[in-house]
Amino acid sequence: MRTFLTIALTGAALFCFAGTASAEDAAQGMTELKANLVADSGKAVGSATFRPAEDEGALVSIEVSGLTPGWHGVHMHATGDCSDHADHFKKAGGHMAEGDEKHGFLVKDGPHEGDLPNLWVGADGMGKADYFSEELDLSDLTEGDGTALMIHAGPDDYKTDPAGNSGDRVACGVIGK
Ligand SMILES: [Cu+2]
Repeated sequence: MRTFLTIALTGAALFCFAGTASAEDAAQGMTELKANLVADSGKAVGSATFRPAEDEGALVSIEVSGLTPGWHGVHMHATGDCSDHADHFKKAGGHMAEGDEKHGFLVKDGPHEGDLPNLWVGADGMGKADYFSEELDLSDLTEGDGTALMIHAGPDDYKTDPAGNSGDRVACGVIGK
């Protein structure tokens, strides 16, 4: 009887420990972030979610509709302000970068922390993509002025500074909780 009681108590203690560990993860800001995307017309065109990896990096998932078919550059820009849609989202600033990095996956000293691969939009105007970035730390996205997810009119060539020659900014979403 005494042996059985000891085992039961040990089981309870292990359960409590597991509960504490997951509460700590939540306290470290390991929560999902979201961006609701607005087109340069002012219309809602989809969303993006940002999920933290257990160790380093984050998974970014995008779903859009009503965009021009073809490839589109996708980046995180340095300021979380998408209020000037008629002015092609100038307020969102340049790309999110940690230091003197250059734009693009294919250049020396690249990429910017905010660089992501191009998004394919089909003939129906719909696009979906999942990206994993080891460079990305979700806690950087909501710091200070925040960050914006930006979709450009054309494809990113992954080498031309500062935005891969990807043309106008056509959809923007402030990244937040
Ligand atoms: Cu950009």
